[in-house]
Amino acid sequence: MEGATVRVSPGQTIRKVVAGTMINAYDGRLNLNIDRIDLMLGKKNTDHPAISAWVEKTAELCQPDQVFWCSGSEAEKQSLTDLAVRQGTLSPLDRKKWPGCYLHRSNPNDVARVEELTFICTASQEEAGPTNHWAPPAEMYDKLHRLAHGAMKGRTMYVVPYLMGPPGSPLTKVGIELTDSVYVVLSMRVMARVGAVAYEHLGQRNDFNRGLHCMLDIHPERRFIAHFPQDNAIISVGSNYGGNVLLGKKCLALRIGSYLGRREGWMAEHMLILGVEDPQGEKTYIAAAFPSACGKTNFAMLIPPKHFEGWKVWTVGDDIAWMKPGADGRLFAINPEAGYFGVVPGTNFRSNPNAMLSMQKDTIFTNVAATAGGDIWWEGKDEEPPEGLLDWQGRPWTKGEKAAHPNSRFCAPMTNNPALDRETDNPNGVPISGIIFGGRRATTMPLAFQAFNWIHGVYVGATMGSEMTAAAVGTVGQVRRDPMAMLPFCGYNLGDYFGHWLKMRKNLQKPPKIFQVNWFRKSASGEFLWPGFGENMRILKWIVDRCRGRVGADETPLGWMPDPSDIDLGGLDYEKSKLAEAFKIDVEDWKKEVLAQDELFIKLHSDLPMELHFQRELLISRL
Ligand code: OXD
Ligand code: MN
Repeated sequence: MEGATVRVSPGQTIRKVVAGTMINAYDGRLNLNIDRIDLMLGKKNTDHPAISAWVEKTAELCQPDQVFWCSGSEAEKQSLTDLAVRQGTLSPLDRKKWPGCYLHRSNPNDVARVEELTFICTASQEEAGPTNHWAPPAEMYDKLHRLAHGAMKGRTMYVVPYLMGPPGSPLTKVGIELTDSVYVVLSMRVMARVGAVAYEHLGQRNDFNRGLHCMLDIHPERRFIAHFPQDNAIISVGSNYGGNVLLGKKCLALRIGSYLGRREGWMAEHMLILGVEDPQGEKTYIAAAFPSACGKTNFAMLIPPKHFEGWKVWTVGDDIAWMKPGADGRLFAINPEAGYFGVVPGTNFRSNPNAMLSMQKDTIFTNVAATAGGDIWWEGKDEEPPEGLLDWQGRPWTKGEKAAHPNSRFCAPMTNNPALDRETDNPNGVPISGIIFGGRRATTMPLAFQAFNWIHGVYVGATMGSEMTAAAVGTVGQVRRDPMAMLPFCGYNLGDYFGHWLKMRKNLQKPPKIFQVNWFRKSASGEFLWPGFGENMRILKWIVDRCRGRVGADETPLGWMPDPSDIDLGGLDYEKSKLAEAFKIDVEDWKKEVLAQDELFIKLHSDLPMELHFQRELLISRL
């Protein structure tokens, strides 16, 4: 009935209208039960001069057949989902088992973030620093504009206005993403607050992030993710993988965000935020930085073991924290996102029940294994693989081969999470009492310790190392320095970033305490020394107790460490000797560790704050 005229009679309810349909109400008094937005599907929905001008200019460049202005309405979701299914971009899953859920299979050459092709285009190379790929802005604009020229011919350009952060928060930012990918539009609707809220927050200001995404032909040779921090702009071409193309996430919330944060006096961090509620109902908020695919989502959604009766962990965010000193001298954090884009393999009702419940409905799965009937499966899911399983590329699966891609993802609204903290939408954020840094280290790094003070904590975070995971293209398993888990995400010189961390202390009368943890240490025979997952509550409780001044600690060369008797092992079947091994400081390993920090220190030498050199010297002398 596209383009048709429909007659409606009094009292009749119209549930669905296809764009272009004329509604002919024969009686002027007719009460049409129809959402006005339905009729406006895809129509221009702002007259903001700078947005209008930029969209027009970009449309001239990309030459789409049509421009579709997203409103964030339910009708729009339905219509775009139907379109994605017709195009084969999404496949509906079994409606009973996975209501409102869809599967997306990406191009096999496009399954992770590509750090090699990610650029920070500041005016000078020094500003981007030695750990970022840099290109002069004019050169990069020129290259990408050439690639984008006419790239949307025969396609639709979607205009996605979105908010990163809760409406009304002073930390919240507005972005507009122009994309030719329906998958991106539907995923952005999950990951950010999309629609009129963004225009309302922006008002007449012009400081919105300008993001352009063109899929092109999804070819690694024509794939670039370029950031222009000075223009608050992003251009991403040649990919359709979440981390490269959901521009609100890594690109705006971390790379551009960290740059803006330094300029404006706040911090954009690769951190989860959780609230620990004790049996008295007192809540302590903790932020924690772990590199990609090292369990941030699991930690943010932790369910305490039975033994911890009356304790509860609430999730504020699982990936990104924006933090700013409050008037009372504490550090306040918001989660700029509205959904989870989590790694699927290994997730099950034992490892992360809240993630399983979060992905039960209205979720887009990417690159998991599926049956023709719309059931899905992945490595580490509790159940046996269903009959007739197809692997992540849609090929019949044979046992012993990879079914789901190791970096397959779920994209789910955070409101699905039964443990979502009720303060998540608080525009003032939540007060952070503790910051945790954690890497994936088979050796050297003990289970937990507390830094002596803020400056020492900055050193601990800055020298963090972790084994690489499948979240980025690279050598899985290799240890690399990943300062504050921000190596791939800091939008400017890391040396200056450490300086910014040190400077933040001046505005914090009550700075959070800083901790380091390592859930991944192994014995000489290769077994994990700590059970991890929900049992991490035992370490988290010690951390909360330290923040609240309720428990002592022993001074060691690394920092304050728990007395093993202060870690509550009640109800856990665990050999106590393993705990001693998990906490062990091996001085010989530590000498190697300090030497291994040289690589980063030398790389950043000219911009590295002196405080970090001094901290390293102090550590050496303590060892
Ligand atoms: C992510 C990542 O997707 O860090 O969160 O790669
Ligand atoms: Mn991440």
